[in-house]
Amino acid sequence: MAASAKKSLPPELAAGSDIVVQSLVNHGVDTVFAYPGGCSIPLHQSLTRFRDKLRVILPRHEQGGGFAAQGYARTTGRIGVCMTTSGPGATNLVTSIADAKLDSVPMIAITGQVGTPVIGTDAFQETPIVEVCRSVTKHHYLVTRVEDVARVLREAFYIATTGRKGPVLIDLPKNVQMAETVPDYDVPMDLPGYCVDQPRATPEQIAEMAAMIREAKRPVIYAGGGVIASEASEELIKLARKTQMPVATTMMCLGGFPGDDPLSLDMPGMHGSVYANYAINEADLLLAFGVRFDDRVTGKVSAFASHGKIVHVDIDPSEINKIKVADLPVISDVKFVLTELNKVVEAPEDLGDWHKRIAKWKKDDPFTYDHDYQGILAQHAISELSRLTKDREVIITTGVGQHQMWTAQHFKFRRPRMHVSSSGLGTMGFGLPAALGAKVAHPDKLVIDIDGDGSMLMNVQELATCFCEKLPVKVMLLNNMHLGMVVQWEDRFHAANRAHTYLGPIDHPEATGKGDGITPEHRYPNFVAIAEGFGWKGRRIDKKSELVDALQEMIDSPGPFLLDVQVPYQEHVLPMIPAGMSVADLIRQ
Ligand SMILES: Cc1ncc(C[n+]2csc(CCOP(=O)(O)OP(=O)(O)O)c2C)c(N)n1
Ligand SMILES: [Mg+2]
Repeated sequence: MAASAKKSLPPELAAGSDIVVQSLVNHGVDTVFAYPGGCSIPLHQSLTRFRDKLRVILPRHEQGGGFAAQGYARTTGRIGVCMTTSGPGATNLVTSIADAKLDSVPMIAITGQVGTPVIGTDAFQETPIVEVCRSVTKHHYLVTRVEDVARVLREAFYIATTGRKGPVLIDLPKNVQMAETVPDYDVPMDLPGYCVDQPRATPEQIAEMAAMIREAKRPVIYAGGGVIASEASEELIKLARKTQMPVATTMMCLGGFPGDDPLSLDMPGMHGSVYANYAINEADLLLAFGVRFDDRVTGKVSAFASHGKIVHVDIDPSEINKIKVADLPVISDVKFVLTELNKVVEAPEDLGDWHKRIAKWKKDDPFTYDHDYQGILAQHAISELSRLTKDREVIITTGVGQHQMWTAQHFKFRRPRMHVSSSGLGTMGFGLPAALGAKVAHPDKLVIDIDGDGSMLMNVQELATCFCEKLPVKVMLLNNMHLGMVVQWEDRFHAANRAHTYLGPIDHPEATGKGDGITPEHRYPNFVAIAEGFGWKGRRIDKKSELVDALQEMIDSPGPFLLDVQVPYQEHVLPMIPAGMSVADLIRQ
């Protein structure tokens, strides 16, 4: 027990709230993103007693706190911890819990709850948050006895960080936080039914995989978030180099294989590269490592990777054969498979023709944009930022929309955990709080949120957290004054009928799609003034000639800095395979 806690408590007894915080410290937690309220006051009081061990960041909205915890977790591989009060505090956290679930992010969410005597009476600020979150957590607890607190915390850490990682919710009634008991931090866990062993491929499965690789003429590695989660990036690089097999990395795996490696096929899927999609389509062997055949990757499932065999390795048995039937299904930790495979694998005999075909696809259809455009294109701004930061330790977060897809396409991610994005849930408002969470964990790295104007407004209050908590993150705002990604779908599939996707005042003709552009005096809101209001530095640009200078100013600025880059809304993210369609329906540049 920490010395400071010992002093303030009788030697043997501890309050539930102190047991929670001591457990966090015991598990190596150094930061908690926590917003207080009536039902979590005891927890916050306890947090103050552990000031020397635990930093508490006060977000300005609980959803921001949840995303900040994720930014911390996704960039470190360690668990992210967030805390709220009951009722509205807890429900404000739901989206970030669901987001962590879909992207398998290890997170512990602790919510205060009304006292056990009044649970179920519609007490003030009571919501049944375990019921609300049942299907969006990996596991959840409503703790009704102080004697259970230490065990529940132990189990929660174990569940969140083992197997397929994910969020665990702990709902703690106020009277349980205040009740006292003699804690046993080594109490045995009680988890019947939870598989404790990390599943591992058998030697036969490894040998079969190696044989399939040896035979392959057109192999492709399809690498996903599981590669990052199992810290298997180095092993993946080794396998690819040894066998010369090309690698497509999903959004969850950007940087898991270096984007500038000649073997990289970049990202597959709806807005993926032509060459990744063609290669997967033509592959005679698809090595799916830590992926879940998400519909944004597969499009029409029956047409996806339909010309070859599929090896699917995943730690979660429920992913195997869920979407695509695998010829060789392997329930295993991905790193274990790659390590074992590297010991025995031999390169396929001759991949010369395959590499030639891929090279031609790459040459014919690279990610590109109109380099002669007079103003600033979002793609250009991202490419320049990628170039200017290429020798820096940089972490990029994003919002959700066109800017997110262009970031995936045009920023070269070279290392795992340098790209952080809400992939499965696709939650607008993720970028800024995720960036501040990443900055807490990596004070020496350059942390930049590449955001959209719509997304930015969803958690704009976190500008205050960055300023007040001394977290100098940067925002490159790709401001098109529209919900650009929805505009793109309106243009493509709804005869360009604008349906509530313009973000300025409704009396402007652009609101109904009848305008002929947005003039500077119609720009709304004034993001630079907003940023300045929160204590940030800000700059607005719309000329191509200003871009490099402004980006450099943002990068070099010691404090938090928002760069409002005015970009056109008429631009579409291409290539595109429309939802539910196949590579045959691919729309090029
Ligand atoms: C919380 C949430 N609400 C709605 C959506 C649906 N949606 C997806 S992209 C998008 C537009 C995003 O606009 P912006 O952040 O400005 O990015 P842009 O596409 O313009 O780059 C919307 C509304 C979402 N993904 N998340
Ligand atoms: Mg926008």
